[in-house]
Amino acid sequence: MKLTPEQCEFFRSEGYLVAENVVTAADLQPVIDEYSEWIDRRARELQHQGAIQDLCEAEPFETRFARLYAQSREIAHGMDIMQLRGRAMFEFLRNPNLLDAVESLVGSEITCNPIQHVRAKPPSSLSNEGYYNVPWHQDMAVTWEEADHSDIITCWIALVDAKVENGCMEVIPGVWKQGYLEHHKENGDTTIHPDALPKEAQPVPVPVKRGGAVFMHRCTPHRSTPNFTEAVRWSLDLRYQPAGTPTGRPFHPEFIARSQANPGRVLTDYDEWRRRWEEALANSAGARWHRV
Ligand SMILES: O=C(O)CCC(=O)C(=O)O
Repeated sequence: MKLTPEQCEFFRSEGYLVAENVVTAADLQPVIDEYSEWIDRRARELQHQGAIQDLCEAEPFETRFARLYAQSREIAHGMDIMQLRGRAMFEFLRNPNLLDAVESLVGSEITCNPIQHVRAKPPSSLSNEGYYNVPWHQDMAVTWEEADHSDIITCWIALVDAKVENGCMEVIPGVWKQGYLEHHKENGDTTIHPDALPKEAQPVPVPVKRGGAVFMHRCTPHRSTPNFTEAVRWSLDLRYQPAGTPTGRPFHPEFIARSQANPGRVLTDYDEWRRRWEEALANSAGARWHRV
């Protein structure tokens, strides 16, 4: 879905944009199926090891992960994009509807940044760990300084309806104009230093329905809040930028996702993407991911 000039203008002024219906249910289904199948396999492995008793086979995508997580947190191990490296996910990274929206913000030569995550945020009664309840930060803080001038756009995509109750994102509008704010580590998480957190601007929650997206500037402070429901808040956070600009994670593989000037440069080879991640992970053990 191409963004309207008004949407682009809002993004440029506020540093974020909530856009509904960026991708269709049909676009998301292969990713949901891939994750459902993976969770089923992982649950069986853990059952075999005696870590879980009930496979919860009758539970739908929205709740099964939570029921399994309640039995063993190990169910979440290995499911992030770089670890699972699924074919459906690789295809989704070049989803034409998503890239049409991204193109409206960064132009037609688009690199897929390797900072990309799937998040299955469990009910807060089960976990409040930092990966699921990310404290205030700017995404610039999770890149190396080499990417300070790269126009990296975060695309936060809802795989289920994201609401205040289940822990949607919150953003602080307009603050991107202040540039990078000092970050530090708190309980292992990268977060804006309390003295640097803008006091004058009010945070706003950004609920969005399944298939919609929250686009964020790299200097937009954002956080995610606890999930007070019994279901899982599933989302993807992907990042795109103009081709040829540094990604801030030079040790992880980027690729060209769209190119009008030279379509032959687009990576469409799933095995090659998978291979690049395997190689990068093997060669970058111990690398510093965040700048703080
Ligand atoms: O999805 C979340 O809960 C956190 C996502 C986030 O912080 C990000 O996309 O940078």
